[in-house]
Order: sequence, then structure tokens, then C-alpha cells
Amino acid sequence: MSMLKKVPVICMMLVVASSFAAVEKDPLSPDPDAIKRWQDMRFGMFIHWGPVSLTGHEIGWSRGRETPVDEYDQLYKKFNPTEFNADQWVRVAKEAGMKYLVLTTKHHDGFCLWDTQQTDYNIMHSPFGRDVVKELSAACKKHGIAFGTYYSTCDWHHPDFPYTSRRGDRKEQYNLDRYTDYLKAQVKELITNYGPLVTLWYDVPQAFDAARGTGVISHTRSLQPDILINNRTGADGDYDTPEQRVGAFKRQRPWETCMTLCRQWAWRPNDDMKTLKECIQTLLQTAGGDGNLLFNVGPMPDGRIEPRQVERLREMGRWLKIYGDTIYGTRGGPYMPGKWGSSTCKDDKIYLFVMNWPSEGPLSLPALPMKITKSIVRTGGSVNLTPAAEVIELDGAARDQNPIVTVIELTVDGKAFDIEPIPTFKSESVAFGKPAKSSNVYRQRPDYGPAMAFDDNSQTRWATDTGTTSAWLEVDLGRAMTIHRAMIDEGRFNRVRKYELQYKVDAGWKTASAGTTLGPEKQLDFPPVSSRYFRLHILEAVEGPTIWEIQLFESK
Ligand code: FHN
Repeated sequence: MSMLKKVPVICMMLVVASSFAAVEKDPLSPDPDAIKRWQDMRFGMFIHWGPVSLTGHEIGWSRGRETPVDEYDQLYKKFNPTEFNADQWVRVAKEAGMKYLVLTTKHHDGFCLWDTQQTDYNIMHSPFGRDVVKELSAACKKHGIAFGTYYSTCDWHHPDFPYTSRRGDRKEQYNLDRYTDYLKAQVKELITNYGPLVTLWYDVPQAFDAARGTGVISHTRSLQPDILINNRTGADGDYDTPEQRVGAFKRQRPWETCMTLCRQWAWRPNDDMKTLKECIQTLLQTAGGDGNLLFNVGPMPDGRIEPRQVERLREMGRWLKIYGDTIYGTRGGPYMPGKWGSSTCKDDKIYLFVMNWPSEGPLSLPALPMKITKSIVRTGGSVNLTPAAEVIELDGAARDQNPIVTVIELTVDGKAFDIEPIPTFKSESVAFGKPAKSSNVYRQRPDYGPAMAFDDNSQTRWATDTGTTSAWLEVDLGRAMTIHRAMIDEGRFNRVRKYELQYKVDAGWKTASAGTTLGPEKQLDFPPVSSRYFRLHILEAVEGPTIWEIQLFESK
């Protein structure tokens, strides 16, 4: 008789049970329920604050730039934000419709906003002498807002960290292992004393390679198994963090756009502030891409969030009070975002956010593979829906009801999320979607690769490494074409100082058009030239050139 038959069943069950228990969770994989909870929240508040607010300059970056290092590092001795009220900050976030909050507990300047035992360079040694992280964590718990902490991976103040700035001035003496232990000890304090945290938001992993970053992730997850960790430890982490731009449509990996309400992360007097339209449309484009939006405020040196920023956030909250069901708990798509707008979905509902109606005629979107059983215009007015075979056309009085966005709710006869994402742009550019290559890509990251300049997506761009002053970007049209017009969009970057648009002939590259600066949506008209290969050759740039889009138009 086999051994198996002799083993009492109960003993077998114990063996099976213990083997399951023994299967360790992979510390590099996030808890899927935590990811869903976080994605369902969709909208959070980012807060960049510290003694630097006394200067009105940028946190971290201004150390040794606008403010001499010695002066910057003494600011905390004057920092006494007596108007700081954690409840007030959290109430502003809540009234804005934000569901989570992430505070810079330690930025690149190394100053700590909590009662850390690892260094005296912290808030308890300032005239203020109160534990800001503790008070904010408690206020979030009280008001039902999830609390997360930003913790800068780099630390230009710490003696063991190798660099003294973003530009990479390396110190003579440093000890990265000892600094990593310091980082881990502080992260343990943050999670143990102020958690549970929705996320540990690391930043600028200078000197941290993937191995070291992986160790930081394992350490963090060991302290709180369902914590979420971003992609800035030096390793991939749980979610991507496109910054100051709406990320590209992506369902297969979580992502979160981090963006400033004004221009600077930390408070700056009279800083430019985004309009309500820009704020709302950014949220809709982000959610439509299946991403979260972490929207930043920089409180003032007295501890208050600037009243005009509070009012802007309250305006967003008033919009979300009416239409929040089209954002919270939804997924991006099925229509992919474009200049027209974006869409989200939940159960049998699809929400269309039309931000730019055609100047004439209806808005045409590709037909859905499901039947539309009902359609209503949530923002008022009516819409004629003609679901023809290949397109659905939307037209009617709805278009001018709301200056920010027209919200149309479609009900379909199935689960909307099951619909394969649908591209919504038909580009006239012959370069759209064609194979591309370039001389340099920012940190070799595909989300900044050459293809991003030929995807007709105004949210993605080709970028080059910091310090790059010349580069080229080439497209293969697949066959020889006669081209007479191009559009090159550098947006507001304005880094190019000399360029040539070239086409390849047997003898090499010839110039179709040449100039100095590009800027937003530069139109180039030139005598028709024929080739299969075209390239933008940037001969001179003041900083790493970056191009949002290149379009090439064929002579008919
Ligand atoms: O240098 C920082 C910057 O101050 C800010 O904290 C942003 C937020 O994502 N991260 C770094 C720039 O990428």
C-alpha cells in the first residue's frame, strides 16, 4: 500500500495548509486590491512644503542656485508657520474632491517634516517645533482621506549621499550604503509611526541603481504589505509617474500624472495658476488615459494654502460633486484620449468628455462593438446620436452648453471595460505611426522614445538626456513619398537654436527646410521633395531637446 493511504487526512490538510502559508508574497508585486482602491480614488493632493517657502524659490533646486547652500540650510531656524492647520489642509483636499494626499516629508534638501530620530535637521528643531507629518496623518484619518508620504531618494544635504545637487556635483567623501541604511530607517519611522500609508512616493533616484532600488522596495513592502511604491527608487515599482504632463493611455500598468496647480512645486508669490478649464480637462484626460492625477499645491511660509489656490480647488470640487461618478471608480477608455476629448467607463456606462467639438459638422467617433441602449447629455442640451456602421456621430445643442466640457453618458448592452480600446485620431500626417529612430532617448525610456513624436498624441513626446545639445530624429515612411509641408511641435520648451528638416537621397541627407527656433506647432512649407526617409536634425540646442510631434504631409 502506498504511503499516501496511511497518512491520516487531517495530517495531509495540515501539510497543504502550511505549504500555502509558507508561500511568501513577492515583495516586488503590489497588492492588487490596494492598486484597485488607489485607482478608484483617481484624484489626490500633492503638497510640496518646507522652510524653503520662506524664500519663494523652488524646493531643493534653489539650494545653491537662487539661495546659497549655507543660507538655505539655515532657513529652518526661522521657520515658524503658525497658521499651519492640518485639518484645514485636509478639508481643502476633501472639498476639491481629492481622495488621497501625499506630503513631501523630506525633499532633496534633506529637511525632515517629522520627529525623526535619525537627524536633528528636522521640524522639531525649528521655532515651530511640531510634528507636521503626525498632525497631517491624524487629520487625514479623521476626515477619511488616504495619507501618503513623498520621500526623496536623493539627499543633497546628507554627508553620506554622493551628490550635492541635481547636476551631479559629486562629493569627495560619501558612503552610499550608510546613506541607504539612513533612508530605510526613516522610511520605517514614516510607516510605523504615521501609517498605514497609501503610498511611499520616492523621487530622483540619483546613484540608486535597480538593485539598490529593489532593496528599498522590499524593505518598504516588508513594513506594510499593501503599500504602493512608485517608480523612483531606481527600480520599476508599482506605478509610473509622468510629470507635468498627462501620461499616454495605458491600462496594463498603473500610472499617475503629478502636476503643479501653479508653475512651481513649492510656493512662489504671484506664480501662474492654471485655469479651472485646464484643471478639469487635465483630470479628464488623465482619467481617460486610465491614470490618476496627483495635483500639487505649495503652502505659504505661514502654513496656509494660498486662498486663490484654495478657491480653484473648491471649483474643481463643485464640478466633481455633480460629475464625480464619471471619474471615481472608473477605468480609462474605451475611446482613447485625443484633441477631441477623452472617455471613462464603469459597468455598462461610457462617459464621453467632449472638450473640442469640430468647427462644423458632428463629432465622429468609431462605432462601438456594443449596442447603445441609452444616451443622455449630463451637462445639458440634447445630442443627436447616429450610430451608423462605422462611426457614431454626435451633434446638437449640447456643444455650447458648457465651456469646459460636454459630458455624454452612454449605456451599452454589455460591460464597457471589455471593449478593446479605440484610437480616436485619424491623422493626415503620413509620418503617423511609422517606424522611427533617434540619436538619443532620455534615460533610454520608451515612453520618451522617437515613436512618441509620430503618434499624433499631444500628451507624449520624444526627449533626450540632460545636457544633450544636438540630436536627430528620423522616420521611415515605408516607401518614397513627395512631401511639401511639415509641422514640428516643440511646445513651450524652446530649446532648439538651429535645425534642418532633411530627406535622404543616395548621396546622403539633403535639406528641405532649415531654421533656428521651433516652438509650438512650427509650420514648414517647402518645395516638394521625395524620399522614404526624413529626419529632424537639431544642430544646436541649449538643453536636452524634446519634440512633442512631427507631422509630414504628402503632396496630392
Ligand atoms: O526635483 C523634483 C521636483 O522638485 C518635484 O518634487 C518633482 C515631483 O515629481 N520631482 C522632482 C523632479 O522630477
